Amino acid sequence: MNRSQYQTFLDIHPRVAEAFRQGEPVVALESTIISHGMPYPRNIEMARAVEDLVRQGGAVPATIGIVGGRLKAGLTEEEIELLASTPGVVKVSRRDLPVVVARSMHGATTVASTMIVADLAGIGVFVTGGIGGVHRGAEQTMDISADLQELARTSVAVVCAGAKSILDIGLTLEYLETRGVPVLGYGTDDFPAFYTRSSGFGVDYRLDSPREVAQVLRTKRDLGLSGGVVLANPVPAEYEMDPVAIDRAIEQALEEAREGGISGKETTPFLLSRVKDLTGGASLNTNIQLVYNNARVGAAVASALSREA
Ligand code: PSU
Ligand code: MN
Repeated sequence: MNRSQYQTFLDIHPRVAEAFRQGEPVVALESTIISHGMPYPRNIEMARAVEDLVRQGGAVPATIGIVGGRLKAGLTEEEIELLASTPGVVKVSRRDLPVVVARSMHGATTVASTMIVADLAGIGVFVTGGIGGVHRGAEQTMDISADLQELARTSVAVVCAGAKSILDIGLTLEYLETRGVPVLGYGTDDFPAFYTRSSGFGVDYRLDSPREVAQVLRTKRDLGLSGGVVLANPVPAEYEMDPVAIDRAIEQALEEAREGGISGKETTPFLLSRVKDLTGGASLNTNIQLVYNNARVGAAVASALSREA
């Protein structure tokens, strides 16, 4: 199947289509973070605010999801509300796509499936909170997020605040290295740990401006190197969490997941929700702020790319 055949499953929001015609920058946003990553109604506030920040940064937001089996590059406000508030919306990664589309279901897209739809639509920059990765204990469980394989194959730059230490960050970085995915620090030499600015691991390269990032992305494309890029942007210092407190909450959430027999696609949403409760809601505030910070950087990178295209 070629690209245009796939596109019969895709609806591009009129504002996004206009941006393509005008050569305006477009930034993709994911929807699992809305449906499964944050509780209602904070999730919908976040989804609206992050779109506004992308607009303020001079780019056009395209929140990606699946409505009635249609792949949407740019959800309407009503569609965002639908995915944010409907219990039982499917968390859709690569393997779920054919069934959810064939059955005309609603679905929220993860990093992996958002990359697939963004690429189909022709959007090269995608803003999220954190990527999935190699889970702790993966030597036994084999729990490795499909996000990592997608980064290896699909040519979209993912702006994130690193990876949470609910994951094995060292193994996640090893996996990305093996699959040839550049891990770039935005204004930092340290790979950020989502809730905190540093994980104790380094990034491959540090880039200090949207222009530098755009240069690397363009060069990668011109070299014919397919696959994604991780642009790791640390949470602003004023919203960073205390590393000891967040580690304690994560350890307890992991223990509860083990005791409760939580596995598969339930694991990440379960851990996020427990960490939020165990920190008295503090982790949710940090999560929201780091997404906003990523939106600012993503809009600036997309703008730099479109200027020098
Ligand atoms: N990290 C977050 N919030 C999220 C996710 C990750 O802080 O909502 C979501 C993203 O959609 C990511 C997915 O792609 O979890 C990874 O899930 P899994 O580990 O099951 O692949
Ligand atoms: Mn998994």
